Amino acid sequence: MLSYSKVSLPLVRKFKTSFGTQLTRDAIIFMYQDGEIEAFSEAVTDDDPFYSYEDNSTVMYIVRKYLADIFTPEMEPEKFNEKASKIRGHNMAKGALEMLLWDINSKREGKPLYRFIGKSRGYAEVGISIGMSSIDDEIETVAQSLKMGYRRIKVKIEKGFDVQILSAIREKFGNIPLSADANQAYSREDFDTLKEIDKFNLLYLEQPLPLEDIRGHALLRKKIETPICLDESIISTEAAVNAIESEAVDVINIKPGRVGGFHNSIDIMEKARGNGIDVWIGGMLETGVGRSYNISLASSSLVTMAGDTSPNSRYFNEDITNETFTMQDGIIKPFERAGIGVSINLKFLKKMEKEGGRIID
Ligand code: OSB
Ligand code: MG
Repeated sequence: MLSYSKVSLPLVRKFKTSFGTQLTRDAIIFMYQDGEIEAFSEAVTDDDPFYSYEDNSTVMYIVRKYLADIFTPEMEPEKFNEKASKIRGHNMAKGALEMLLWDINSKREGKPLYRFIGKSRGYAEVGISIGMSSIDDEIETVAQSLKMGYRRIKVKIEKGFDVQILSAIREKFGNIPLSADANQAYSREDFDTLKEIDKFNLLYLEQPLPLEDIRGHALLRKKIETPICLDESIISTEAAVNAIESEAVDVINIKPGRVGGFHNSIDIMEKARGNGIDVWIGGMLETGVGRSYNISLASSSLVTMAGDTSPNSRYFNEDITNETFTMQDGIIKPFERAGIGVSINLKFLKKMEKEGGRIID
């Protein structure tokens, strides 16, 4: 049986980006159960279409109307992708079910997901993504994060809150591994402001321009020294190839739930590495379910930079999974149990559930 549960988990602290402030993680969890196997996945969408056009409602619409008919628990992820390809876009909806197949398939083989994927280092390098707040607050968070062992600090920026926060961090902490994520807050009119960011020697500037503006990123890349990282723009394999061939990108942030799942992620990672482009695995404030997928993929030897996947406790006091990740010396290891290696705390899930039910018998 394929079913879903829509949960709303309060965040430990609010998460502010240029596109809005999140107080809760509103996640759709997909569950597959037969006699032997129990598998789980998570759509990376939120209730609002602010990060991308997809949101939790469009995911449920596409799953119910189209993907439920295509999905069978026996199929290989590639077969699912082939059948789902007639539906345009909606890679977050497709990704949720594609990833579920990776959990099912690795559980059938009795292998942890990261071993099932192959070419793994066995651990993920971890960076932190810090939401916008006051400069004093952020300085305090950076100090704590460095103490905790995070290997890279990423701060969210927007117009009017960029040079200020980056200067303050550089002044206080010197040349720590630092990056900035604009979540599409700038336009081609802002190239002079963005040029100022060069003096901070960032690892990369993430998604400065609207996601459709690949050409704009290519133009900006010629104007500034700071490497350009794309997140929202990389919605598919085709989008990744377009960005690479347009010379619009130095670094790619892969979120498997955004590109239609693991098969596409690995494909993009291989294409990126073949063109000398750095790769890291991002996050969308996932619960323990999505977090486990991210950590498994982030342990791939195709990954060249620290990712965004923190231990669960950074975001949640209580998570829907019984197992949670811990970080040591800035690394997190995937679980050794079969598949994604997490089980669901059903009592807590039901407590946090907004709606749920079966999709296919
Ligand atoms: O741009 O990477 C992003 C969270 C929600 C939506 C977009 C983004 C993010 C993050 C959080 O940066 C990363 C994480 O999960 O820790
Ligand atoms: Mg981002």
